[in-house]
Amino acid sequence: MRRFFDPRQLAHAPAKELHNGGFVDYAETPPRAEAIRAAIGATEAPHDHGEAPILAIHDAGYVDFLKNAPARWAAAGRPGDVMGYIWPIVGRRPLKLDRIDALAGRYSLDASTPLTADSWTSAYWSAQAVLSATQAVLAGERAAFALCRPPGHHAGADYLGGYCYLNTAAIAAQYALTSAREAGAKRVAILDIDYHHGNGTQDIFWTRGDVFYASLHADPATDYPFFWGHADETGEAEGAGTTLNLPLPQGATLDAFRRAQASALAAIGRFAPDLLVLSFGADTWEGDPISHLKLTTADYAVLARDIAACGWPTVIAMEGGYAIDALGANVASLLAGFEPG
Ligand code: OKP
Ligand code: ZN
Repeated sequence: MRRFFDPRQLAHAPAKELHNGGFVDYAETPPRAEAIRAAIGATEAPHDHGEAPILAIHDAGYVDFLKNAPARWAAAGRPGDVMGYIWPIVGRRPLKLDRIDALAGRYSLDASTPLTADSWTSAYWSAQAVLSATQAVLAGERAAFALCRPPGHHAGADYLGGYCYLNTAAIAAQYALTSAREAGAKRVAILDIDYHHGNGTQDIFWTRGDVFYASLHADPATDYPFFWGHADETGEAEGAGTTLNLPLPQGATLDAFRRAQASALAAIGRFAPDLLVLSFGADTWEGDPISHLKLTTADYAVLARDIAACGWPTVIAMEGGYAIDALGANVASLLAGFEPG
């Protein structure tokens, strides 16, 4: 399987995140990507597709914020990384604000996602990695892997959050749909099996009938991102019925996870996609330091074989997974399940 990664994705390295009322070491670190790379062998450098496929998903004002906020934050005398501390909440009226403190709230979902001077560069190349994997699949590869880091599924069209800046799965799905190639997909499904609900991906495609979003995740009644991912969220307007949320209780093992994945695959089958984007997080692993599901390393190959058996050309985008010592083996297990035989 072709694998895409760019070393510029390692530059982004926030120092601390806010957690349980204090600052702790940031969990989404460069060694995560290095561990995956060491376990899966040589990766290809992504082709540079430019900003257009990013701007097909993300708001131009938000992209400008990602690029320029760190310098403005420093110029305003603020210490450390850019981090919002006041949020407009849903429905507050649009205002043309210029103060960096206001913008940090306007363009963010939470206070666990610091923006550094390197964040844009790393997020940009993370997006290029998934675009290159998508291009490979559109050109006939059965599956391709993008070692996306930073991850993407919590980022919306105009907000960062949950360690995510650019929504790589959404960028891949939209690129497949609008690709000029003959192989351009007409319908794309996204299956998200990260531990956390992909609120950003859901939000981006909430009213879209041409993109199906299915997610398995820890019940948001107990886990981040709390406000999204409940079973009664199914989409609206053209997108009514094209969102499927399957929350799982903490402590669930392969049995429950595999059964939920089977119902997601059945629903995706009824939608009949031309292409699948798999948002893959290994934070469902039993020893993950911030999560509470109980999958084993071998389980990822089982889940992958079930997905591969459906026969859809598949772009795999890396999302979470924070047990660095096991992360490489967990990703390698998933990729092995996609290999024939
Ligand atoms: C990203 B991905 C405070 C708790 C918030 C955010 C979790 C983001 C997970 N640090 N944690 O889905 O793996
Ligand atoms: Zn996660």
